[in-house]
Amino acid sequence: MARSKSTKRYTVTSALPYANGPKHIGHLAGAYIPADVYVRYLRSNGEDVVFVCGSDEHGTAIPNQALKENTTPQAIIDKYHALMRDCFYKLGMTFDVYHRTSDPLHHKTSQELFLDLHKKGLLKEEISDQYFDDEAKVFLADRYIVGTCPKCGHDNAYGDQCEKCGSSLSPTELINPKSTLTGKAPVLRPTKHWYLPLDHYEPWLKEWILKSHKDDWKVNVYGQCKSWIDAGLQPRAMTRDLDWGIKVPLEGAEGKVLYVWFDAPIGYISATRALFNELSSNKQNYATPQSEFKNVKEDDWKKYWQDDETKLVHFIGKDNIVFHCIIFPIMLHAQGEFIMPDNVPANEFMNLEGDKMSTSRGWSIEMHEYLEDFPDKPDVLRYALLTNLPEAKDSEFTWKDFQSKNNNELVAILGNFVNRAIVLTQKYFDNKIPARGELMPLDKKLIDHLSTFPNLIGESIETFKFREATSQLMDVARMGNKYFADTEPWKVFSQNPDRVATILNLALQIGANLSILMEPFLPFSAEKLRSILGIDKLNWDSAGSADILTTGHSLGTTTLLFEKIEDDIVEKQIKKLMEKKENVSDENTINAIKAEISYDEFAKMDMRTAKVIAAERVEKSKKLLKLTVDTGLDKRTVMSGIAEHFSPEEMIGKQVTVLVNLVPRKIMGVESQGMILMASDVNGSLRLLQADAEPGSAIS
Ligand code: B3M
Ligand code: ZN
Repeated sequence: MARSKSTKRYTVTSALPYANGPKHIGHLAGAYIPADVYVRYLRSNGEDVVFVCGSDEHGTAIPNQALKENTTPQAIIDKYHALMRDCFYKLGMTFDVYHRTSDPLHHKTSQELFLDLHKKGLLKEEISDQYFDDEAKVFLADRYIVGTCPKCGHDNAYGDQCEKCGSSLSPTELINPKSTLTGKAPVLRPTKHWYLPLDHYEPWLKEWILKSHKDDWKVNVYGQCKSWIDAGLQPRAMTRDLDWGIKVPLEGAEGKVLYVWFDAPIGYISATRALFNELSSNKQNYATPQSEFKNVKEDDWKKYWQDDETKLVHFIGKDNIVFHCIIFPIMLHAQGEFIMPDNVPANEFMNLEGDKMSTSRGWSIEMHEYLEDFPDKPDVLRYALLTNLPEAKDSEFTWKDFQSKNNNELVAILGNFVNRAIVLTQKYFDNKIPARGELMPLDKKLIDHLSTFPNLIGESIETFKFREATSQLMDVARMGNKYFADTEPWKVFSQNPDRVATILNLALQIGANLSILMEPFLPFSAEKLRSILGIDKLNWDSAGSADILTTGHSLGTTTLLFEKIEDDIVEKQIKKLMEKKENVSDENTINAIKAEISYDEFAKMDMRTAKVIAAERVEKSKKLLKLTVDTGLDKRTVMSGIAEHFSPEEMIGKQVTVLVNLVPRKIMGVESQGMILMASDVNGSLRLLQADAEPGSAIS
């Protein structure tokens, strides 16, 4: 097993979600559900584990969201911190602490670490030119500058990253940079910042990651780290010009805050500190009710962060790899007292119904939306996500698959097996565990097989293969169903009730095993199953045995573990998703205002109202219509890329606006003598610009 004897305790973290909006099920699949499975499993093995999470409440995303919602940053973080925390709780996440980075303790922890690095002379102070928006009067965060990617030519790359080709960029590399706040070209202005010289730590990183973790880190994680290191690391500013965040605790640093990626990962440490602070003083605020820590001291957090016998594991999404594998470890290594992550099992992304999941584009299922519609089905979502985790590559969630996972697996395999065992026991043995008689070879094989599952599933969990682990769990129920199919107790009872007693005893033992093995994956259903069987929660090492339930033990209360989900339910969800997308007006897809032009430049354009007098499709083109327009001055041909929005019939007789002095251009062999002007909304639908004027009227 991968769990080693030298591990005394575990610190498990889930990425701190930004409190700038609700979080969707793709996030859950990335950094939360796998972490929870891992932690529940470790706890079931009696391991000492602290599971920490909390809201990330700094960075430009927060004030930006406040602007959008016309409120204050504080109101934003209060609202989304509470929303995320409650959703996580309802989905069964067993964090010991759900903290927040606005907590003064976190400000203190972050400032201490910064000052420590500063005192040790490990931060370089440097004045450099950074982009400043002259109109908005602010320095621009990387995300607020867009321009053309120097690597791939994509014209909407961000100042820190091109989402098309994935290159990480610095804002000054962008071609034609523009501020997304005002659409203006930003200007460079000198400003002082404190840099962490990542390049100094390259030799250490090569040793630590490239040598030591080549085989135990996931290929995607190792690969990203390697390409960062191979490309050569640059010093990175750990401070920003911003008025929202943690103040830089130095003289001459007014108006500057810590870089959000400096403070956010420290949030894991602050959260652990907060937990032990609270538990040792009997004040429960961020410590969650499910935390099982007892009799702790305030300083106990140190054991979880500074002791070599602690295994630190960060669960994150792939966009956070560099911060968790390179920058944060360098910060801690430089400081000198902290342990390094043992593993960072980052996941890829989960798409939704054929498209990238995105809250801002309305193409998402938010945690709270799911919970509103399926309040009693947290496990179904857990299962649908677990069987579909983007562990090695991007995956996809569809409502049809969700339905099928529920109906064909949870109901038809797991629920059905348990139900048959229970119903038959009620019918034949008065709801009590019947005694086993002589075992047949088939029964012995079953007992052997059963004994292999705890290790098998455990090994998958310990090596972060949660999809595989989930499918192995289901194999336990499959084995049970096969046993019923092979033995057919309902046919045997009239001739041989003793044989049926043996069969049902074994089937119920499988049920008891399931209640243990299910717990990390399907905790709510595991609890239900325990109450059906009338047993208490048992540890992982009790599983694998065919002697969990004692003969004569009475079963508990009968309920169904899972219920079928009908077609109309998922159809409604698909419809809801489509409607949400239509209704979202998304500022992110509205292009930033273009750079200013002079009146003279504008006056060069000759735009006229015109009437469409003929329209036809263009052979071999899905997009083009060939239009003949009467401009009042002449009749001319214009090729227009509107065929997916308008039919030729619809266009005939329409009043349109035409740019008539555009250089003629051959399109599909036809000379186009102008351009029809259109309004394109955020969803990409086109509308004609129709003026209430005679054809030929000039527009100015
Ligand atoms: N808030 C980014 C994210 O949610 C960031 C994670 C911080 S983890 C220390 O993707
Ligand atoms: Zn690019």
